[in-house]
Amino acid sequence: MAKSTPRYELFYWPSIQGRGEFVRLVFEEAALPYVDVARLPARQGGGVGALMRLLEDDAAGTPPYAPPVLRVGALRIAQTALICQYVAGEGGLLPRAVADRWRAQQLMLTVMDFTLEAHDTHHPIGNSLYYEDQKREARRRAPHYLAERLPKALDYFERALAANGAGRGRVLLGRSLSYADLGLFQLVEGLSYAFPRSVAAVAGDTPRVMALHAAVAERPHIAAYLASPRRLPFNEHGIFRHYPELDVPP
Ligand SMILES: N[C@@H](CCC(=O)N[C@@H](CS)C(=O)NCC(=O)O)C(=O)O
Repeated sequence: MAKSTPRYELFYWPSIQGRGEFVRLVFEEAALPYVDVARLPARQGGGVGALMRLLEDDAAGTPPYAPPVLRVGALRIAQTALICQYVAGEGGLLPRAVADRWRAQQLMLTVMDFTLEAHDTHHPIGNSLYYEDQKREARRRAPHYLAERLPKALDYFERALAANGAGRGRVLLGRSLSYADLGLFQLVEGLSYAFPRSVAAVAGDTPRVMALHAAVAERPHIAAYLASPRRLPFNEHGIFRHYPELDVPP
């Protein structure tokens, strides 16, 4: 008997790409149907209310700390990198070799570390404060980030790509695209939105990273997704925000 596809429900803030976008990209590349629950109208069981109910439902077992959260039947899992790994397993986007599967999660966790650092440039003091309330500190933090951390992040992935002889530097692991490549794609997307001038200044030093980013954007499923209304535009409520005053290349 043919295996039926489970109902994959992604719970994430409805108006931003944020961390949810890393998960969406894995679903989209794998062509696995998923429900982006909070983006449905409340009358269809969606909206922020649905997300809050899920986060607060301790009766369902170990509660998730923060979105994104994936629900598949009775299974409810949080942490972006872990969800991406799970979806990749469902959709054929894990590397083939067992050792590479560990490395994929190592790389995905590193993507999420650098994502948090990018977020902290505009929120250096507190998540619950507005950017305008921490602008002075943001203007102190951003130059340090742009001089040291952003190049370090891109250099690290350049090295990781170069180290993958099997993929001739085109993908991070083995010979085929994995969810770690999609994570790196979204990191570059976000950084390029937030800091276009600074990324342009260092892009020439990381040609493999930039080539991977371009190649992922051209993959049929990803290209179709990026052109669809499912892909929310970046905005100044998400993790990657463009404030021109912070994007001053060193
Ligand atoms: N390490 C977690 C972080 C999750 C997280 O911080 N989620 C944000 C949205 S992108 C949030 O809503 N946080 C609420 C909070 O930290 O209180 C992950 O990668 O999923």
